[in-house]
Amino acid sequence: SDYSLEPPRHPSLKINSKEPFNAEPQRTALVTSYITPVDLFYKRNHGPIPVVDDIERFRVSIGGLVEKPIQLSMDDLRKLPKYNVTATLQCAGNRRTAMSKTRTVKGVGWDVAALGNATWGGAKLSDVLELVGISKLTAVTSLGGRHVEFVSVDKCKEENGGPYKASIPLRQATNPDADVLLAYEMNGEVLNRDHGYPLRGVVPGVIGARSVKWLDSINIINEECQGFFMQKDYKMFPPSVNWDNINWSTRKPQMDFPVQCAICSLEDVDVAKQGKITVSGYAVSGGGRGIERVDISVDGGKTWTEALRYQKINVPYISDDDISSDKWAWVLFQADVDLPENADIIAKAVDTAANVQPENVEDIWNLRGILNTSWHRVRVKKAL
Ligand code: MTE
Ligand code: MO
Repeated sequence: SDYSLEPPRHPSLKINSKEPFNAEPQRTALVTSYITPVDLFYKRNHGPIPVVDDIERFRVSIGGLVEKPIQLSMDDLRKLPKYNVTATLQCAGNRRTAMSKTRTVKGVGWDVAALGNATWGGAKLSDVLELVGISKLTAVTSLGGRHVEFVSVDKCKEENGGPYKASIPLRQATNPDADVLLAYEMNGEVLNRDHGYPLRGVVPGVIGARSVKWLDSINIINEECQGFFMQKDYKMFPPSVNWDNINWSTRKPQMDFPVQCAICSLEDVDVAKQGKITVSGYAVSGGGRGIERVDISVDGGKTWTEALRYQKINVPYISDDDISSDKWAWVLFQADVDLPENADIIAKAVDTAANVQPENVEDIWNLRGILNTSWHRVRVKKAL
């Protein structure tokens, strides 16, 4: 593998692994803007960043179980209607380090910032699939296609030197309301190399692993993608499963993200003066569910107050009419609390389906350390 052609990165990123490059912003920086700036957006890679230098000759091929496979240039894609979708992308491994404290898990360590909220610009996959004769809202094609596989150009050791890949159900790919994009822009700029230049999939509401970067081809297939990251990784196992008794085929690949939130204005253990402080952070759910409520406790969960939620920085809102859309995007939250001495501050979110985060990480511990969505706790000690 060649790591000599990596792009430059922001010096404030916390590097969790250098090769492949895995890094997240500082907690406090993450919630200073509703739209995460590209250079502060977490970067999650499984190999070196590919170099695509001849953009004129770049083509993404659409094939597999289709009558007439096609190849699309960037110009072809730009000619399709362009959509801007604001969506939070979150790695399934977000908050893994905290899960490791219960029992060791396998995987890159992450604090609470392995996610970001961006405005992705590109063509809708449902429009692109029409070009190969698959109409909107198709669940199965006449040739038996039921899944759409995204194959990248980056090679990774987990795939035995093969490309990173993943799939989503055709039903979701052909549903315009699912907002699955072939994105060529991030926050109004050309997608950069770290985030998938020139073209990536963006699958809103689903764990980051399915939003394949550096797309090379898109295949219509009859069963879900058999790649490593679909079949031997990113599956949720119960706490009783360990590396000796694991049977990967018993579980489905994880798709939608559950409800999540984290406090970002304080570190896990922090010091603060007694009295009023502002606790802030993010809350987001998967599958197109918005956030209904964020609860804050400063007494270890005995009593709770509701935080303000907002999408525009410094404009906290109470009325649900003010929210632009939290279907795919996070909300930030803020609560002014009276801090007792040595407080245990907790945040937990409730989504629009009334799903609540689990209380304890022990109950959702899993050997790959994914989906740590347990109540987020920070301990605040008295400032001297
Ligand atoms: N796509 C390719 N080709 N290679 C990768 O390593 N990582 C996936 C996904 N798509 C990955 C990929 C994972 S696990 C996540 S969480 C997101 O990309 C991260 O996207 P980002 O680096 O743009 O934040
Ligand atoms: Mo991920």
